[in-house]
Amino acid sequence: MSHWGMYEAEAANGEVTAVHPYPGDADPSAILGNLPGSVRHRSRITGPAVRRGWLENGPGPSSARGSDEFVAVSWDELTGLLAGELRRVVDTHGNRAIFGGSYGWSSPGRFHHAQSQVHRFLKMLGGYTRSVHSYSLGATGVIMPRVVGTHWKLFARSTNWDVIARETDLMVCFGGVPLKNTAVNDGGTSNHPTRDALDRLRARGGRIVSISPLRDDLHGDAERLAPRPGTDVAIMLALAYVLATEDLADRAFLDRYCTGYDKFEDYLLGRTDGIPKTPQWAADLSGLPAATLTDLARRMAAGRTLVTVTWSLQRVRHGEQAPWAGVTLAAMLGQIGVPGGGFGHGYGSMNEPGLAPVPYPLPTLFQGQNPIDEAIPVAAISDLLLRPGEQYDFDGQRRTFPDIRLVYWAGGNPFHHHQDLGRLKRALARPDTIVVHDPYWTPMAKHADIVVPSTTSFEREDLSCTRNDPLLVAMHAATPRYAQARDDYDTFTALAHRLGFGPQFTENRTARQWIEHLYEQWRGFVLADGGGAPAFEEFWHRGHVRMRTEDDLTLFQDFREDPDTYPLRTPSGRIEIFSADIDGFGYDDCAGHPTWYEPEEWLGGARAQQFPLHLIANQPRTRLHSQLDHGATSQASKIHGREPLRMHPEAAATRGLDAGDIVRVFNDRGACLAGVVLDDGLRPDVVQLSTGAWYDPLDPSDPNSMCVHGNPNVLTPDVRTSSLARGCTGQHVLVEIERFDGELPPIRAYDPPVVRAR
Ligand SMILES: Nc1nc2c(c(=O)[nH]1)N[C@H]1C(S)=C(S)[C@@H](COP(=O)(O)OP(=O)(O)OC[C@H]3O[C@@H](n4cnc5c(=O)[nH]c(N)nc54)[C@H](O)[C@@H]3O)O[C@H]1N2
Ligand SMILES: Nc1nc2c(c(=O)[nH]1)N[C@H]1C(S)=C(S)[C@@H](COP(=O)(O)OP(=O)(O)OC[C@H]3O[C@@H](n4cnc5c(=O)[nH]c(N)nc54)[C@H](O)[C@@H]3O)O[C@H]1N2
Ligand SMILES: [Mo]
Repeated sequence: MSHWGMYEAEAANGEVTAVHPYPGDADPSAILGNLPGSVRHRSRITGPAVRRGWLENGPGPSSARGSDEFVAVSWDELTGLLAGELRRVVDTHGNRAIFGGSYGWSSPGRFHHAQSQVHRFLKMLGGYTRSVHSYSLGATGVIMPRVVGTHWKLFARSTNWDVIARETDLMVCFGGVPLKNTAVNDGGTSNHPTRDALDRLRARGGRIVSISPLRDDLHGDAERLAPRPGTDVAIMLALAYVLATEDLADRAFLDRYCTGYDKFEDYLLGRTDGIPKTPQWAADLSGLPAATLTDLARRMAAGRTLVTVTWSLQRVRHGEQAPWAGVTLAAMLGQIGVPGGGFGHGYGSMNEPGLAPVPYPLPTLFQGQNPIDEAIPVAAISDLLLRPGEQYDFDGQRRTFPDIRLVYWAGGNPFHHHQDLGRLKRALARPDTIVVHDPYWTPMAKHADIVVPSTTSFEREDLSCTRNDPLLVAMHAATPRYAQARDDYDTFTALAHRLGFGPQFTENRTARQWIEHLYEQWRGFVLADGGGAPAFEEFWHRGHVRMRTEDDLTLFQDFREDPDTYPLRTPSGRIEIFSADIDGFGYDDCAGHPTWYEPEEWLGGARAQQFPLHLIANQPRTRLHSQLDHGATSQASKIHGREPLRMHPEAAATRGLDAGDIVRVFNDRGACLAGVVLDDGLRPDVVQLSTGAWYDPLDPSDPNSMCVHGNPNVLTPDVRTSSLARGCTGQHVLVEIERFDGELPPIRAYDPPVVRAR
C-alpha cells in the first residue's frame, strides 16, 4: 500500500523491480511508477551519521547546517549521543524546549507511522512542544469548526460520489476537481472512483462549471471560467448578491438553519461599507464578465446545485474566507443536507471526499498524553525558531513562542512543505540540535545534526486502512532492510531503553506482535458491530479484509432533517454565517462574516507591477509532495532535469521563450530554475510550478542561493492566512521569469552529502 494506491510488489536482489496496481482499482495512479528502484536508490541513507561540526563542537546554533560534512557512527554510538542530548535538553531547558511537531506525511501503515511513533516516544520522554492543524487545511481546520461545527466530517462524511452522480444537476467547482490530486489519500486507498463519477454525472445530463486558472483542473466536458487567482471570494459574494437581490435566496433555510445572515447581508449589499458586492464589482476584481456571474447565480438557484471548494483556496492569504463564503452561498441556495445539493470541500483535493466511510474505529497505536501544553500553528515553524519569547495572535488567544533548543523530525520534509526556504534555512541555524529520521538524504536530512536512517514500507510489515476505504490491508515486506536502515520503532525502542522507559514504550511487543495486537483490537470493534473478520493468521495470509461502509451519505442530512436533535457543534447549533466569537476577537484580517480581503500576492495589486506573473504552486501530478522525486514517473516530467513550469504561449513569446527552455523564476525572496512547458489551458498571466522538486541550492551555505532544480518554496511568502488560523499560504506567489542562458548547473539534490568514516 502507498498513499497513492494499493499494489502488489515484485522484488529481486533487495530491490523492488515492479509494482502491479490492485485489480479492484478503477483508475490506478501513475505515481506507482515511482516505486521500482526506490529501495536501493543512491539517495538512501546507508547508516547513522552525525554532522561533523556538532560532533566536534557539541550542540549549539550553526549556519553550517546544510553544507557541513557528516561522520558515520555506529548505531550504539548514535543511540548514546542522541539519548544524552535529549537528557541534556530536558534537564537544562525543560521538555518545552523540544519541538516535536514533526509535520509530514511519511508512509502509510497504522503501526510504523512515523508521526505516531515519534509523538508516542516524546510523550513518554515527558512531552514536547507540538504543532496543531496542517499545511493541508490550516485555515479550514480553524474556521470550519466555528462555522459548521467540524472540519473533518466535511470530508469523512461528505456527500457520496454515487449520490452526486445520481442527483446533482449543476456542480459549481471552485478550484475544479483535479483528478491528479485524487490519486492520493492519507494512509492509502484501494480505489479511485472520481473520474467515473464525474462521467456518470455528465452522462445523466448534469453540468459542471469549473472555476480555475488551469483548464486541466477538470477533465472532460465542462464550462470553464478562468478568474484571476485569489478572487474566488469576490466571485462567491457576487453570486450571493444576485441571489439576495433577485429573491432567489432561500429565506426559510437561512432562518431555520443559519445564524447571522442579516449581518452578512448588510455587508453584501454595501450597507456597512458602501460597496455593494455586485457582479460588476466582482468582474473588476476577477476578470470574469458580470453577465456570466449573474447568469450562473440564476442557474444555481434553478436546480439541484452542489458548490465545491478545493483545499487550495484556503492555502492562500485570508484562506479562511473561501470555505466560509462557499458554505454561505450554498446556504442561500437552501440545499445543504439535500442529496446532491449543498456544499462540498475537497472533491478533487484528496481521494477521500465522496467515498463511503467505515462505521468503526480504525486500529490505532495509542500515543498517550503530552504532559506539556505548548503548541504552535503548524506553519509557524520559522517564526518559532526566529522569534522566541515573542507574542502572536491565534484563534482568539494571545500566545508566546517558546525557546526551542532541539528540533525532532521523523517523516516530514520542511524543505518541501514550508515557504520562504531562505528564511527557513536561517531559522534552522538557531537551535542547538536537529534530529531527522528519514530513509533518504532529503534536504532536511542534510540540515540535521543527528541523522537516523529509516526503513521504507517495503522493508517492514504493517497494517493499512483509512476511515473511507472498505479494505483493511496486510502490508507484507517485499525486501530485506537496506544497508543499516532501521524501523523508526526500533530506533525509539533503543532510545527508550537508554532513557529508562523501554518496557513502557514497547509493552514488551515486537513489531509483529504490535501489528497483531492492533488487528485484534480492531477485530473486536467489528465483531461487536455484528460483522465478520478472520483471526490474524488468516487475515495475514489472505492479504486483506473487507469492511462494511456507510453508503449513499449526504453531508449534514441529519441536521437538515432535525436540527434540534442533530445540531451542529457551533455555539448556536446552526451554520454561523456570522460568528459572534470571531467578531469578538476584533481582528483586522478576519471579520465576523465572510469578507473579501485584497491579498498581497495577486495580479490586481501594486506588487504585480514588479512581478507580473501569478505562480500557482500546486500539488504535483507526478508524485506525492517530495516523496520519490527521483522515481521514474517524476523524472519523466522533468526538462533537462528541472521541474516543469507551465506557461501560456503568449506569456512565453513576450519573453522570447520556447518549450524546453530553462528559465530563471524569481522575485525579491529568491529564485529557482525550471523548464518551460507551453500550455494554452492557462491564463496568460498565470504560470504553474508544482511543489516537490528537492531543494538544490547552487551554494548550500548561502540561504539566498538559487535553487537549480525548481522548488517553488524559495519564492513563496512565509506569511499566515490571518490572525485567526495562521495557516500556510504557499499556493500563490507573484514572480517574473527570464531565460537562463548560463551553463546549466548539475542537479545534486539526490546525491548524499560527504559522509566520512571516523
Ligand atoms: N508552496 C506550497 N507548499 C506546500 C503546499 C502548497 O500547496 N504549496 N502544500 C502543503 C501541503 S498540503 C502538505 S501536506 C505539505 C507536505 O509536506 P511533507 O508531508 O513534509 O512532504 P513529504 O514529501 O510527503 O515528506 C514526507 C517525508 O517522510 C519520509 N518518509 C517516508 N516514510 C517514512 C518512514 O517510514 N519513516 C520516516 N522517518 N520517514 C519517512 C519521506 O522520505 C519524506 O522525506 O506540503 C505543503 N507545502
Ligand atoms: N498527485 C498528488 N495528489 C495530491 C498531493 C500530491 O502531492 N500529489 N498532495 C495531497 C495533499 S497533502 C493535499 S492537502 C491535497 C491538496 O489539494 P489542493 O490544495 O486542492 O490541491 P492543489 O493541486 O494545490 O490545488 C488544486 C487546484 O486549485 C487551483 N487553484 C489554485 N489557486 C486558485 C485560485 O485562487 N482560485 C481557483 N479557483 N483555483 C485555484 C489550481 O489550479 C490547482 O490545480 O492534494 C493531495 N493530493
Ligand atoms: Mo496536504
